[in-house]
Amino acid sequence: MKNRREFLKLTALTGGALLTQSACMPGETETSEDPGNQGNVSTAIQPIVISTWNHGIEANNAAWKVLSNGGNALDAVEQGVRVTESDPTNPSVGLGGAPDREGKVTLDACIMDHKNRCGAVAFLEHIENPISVARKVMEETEHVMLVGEGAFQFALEKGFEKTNLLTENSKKAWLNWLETSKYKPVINIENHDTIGLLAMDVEGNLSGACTTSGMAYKLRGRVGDSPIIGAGLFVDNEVGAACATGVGEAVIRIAGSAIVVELMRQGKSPQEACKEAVDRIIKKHDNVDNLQVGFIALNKQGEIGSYSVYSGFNFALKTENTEELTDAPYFIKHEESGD
Ligand code: SD4
Repeated sequence: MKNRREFLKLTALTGGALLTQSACMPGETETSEDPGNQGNVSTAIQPIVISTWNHGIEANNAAWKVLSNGGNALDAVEQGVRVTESDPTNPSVGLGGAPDREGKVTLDACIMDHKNRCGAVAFLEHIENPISVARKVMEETEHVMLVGEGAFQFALEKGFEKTNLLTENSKKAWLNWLETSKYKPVINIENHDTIGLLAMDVEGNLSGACTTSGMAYKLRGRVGDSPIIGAGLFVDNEVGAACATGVGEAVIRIAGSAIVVELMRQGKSPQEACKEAVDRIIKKHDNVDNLQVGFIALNKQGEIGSYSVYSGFNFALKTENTEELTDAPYFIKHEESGD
């Protein structure tokens, strides 16, 4: 649609206006109708990356390398979260992730692009970068999700290497847990470091990725929201994208990320949509003790939003002019949880 114009307002809803600019629809060059603006004005969509938690900073930087070179959002989200997956010090994602209660590291991941194509792996062992296996499922099979041994065999066939994901540190922590066996989820510290990353590229296309080792010391075979399209992640290129972190069971119960996107479709801002999804989780649970869930969202206008049940959830944002970590707005102050 030539000559269609809109103002892209990139607003960090928790941090004020980031930048405001006139922009065309993806790929368009337009003639300005603004009398103060003479002649043809060539404008471009500003790429943007948003991701969950502190480790999002490094992941965003890797994603930004792709976007700033004109790369697409799908490559950006994959490259971004691979950094977190390969970081042995992160106890919730990929290498070094906390094992299940039998001492086995099992990984969940999914990826979705601007054409609603998606791929996922769940209960996958011995592979450092499950997000790339998920992408292969998306691009090289007729399926959306592979799990367990089948996912592992598929990964080997595609040339991924078998890797020991249980680091000395995570093994020690697990052995300690076995001895004390007093495990319960701890808000914002344990179980809550999944990376979900959303990106918009110069074409204005959206993609997302989500990857985790899931809940520490989970029952063997347990799969959370992170690899489930519509729960841990959802992208609709007409509307926006969202992803979740926290207690996956609660996110699945409300089809969290899909709901956030649908609320944006109905006209809610990304922040309003994230808040309403959190409100719904709170309403549907009799007891939200230790039930942390956080959402982040990005719409087609480049606006972002976030919201969490408890304080302490943060997200990383990267644009051409910004690199920042922001505390998400929340429903309950953490101290009040009685922890
Ligand atoms: C899960 N949602 O497996 C994941 C855990 C998580 O931040 O998000 N941690 O339930």
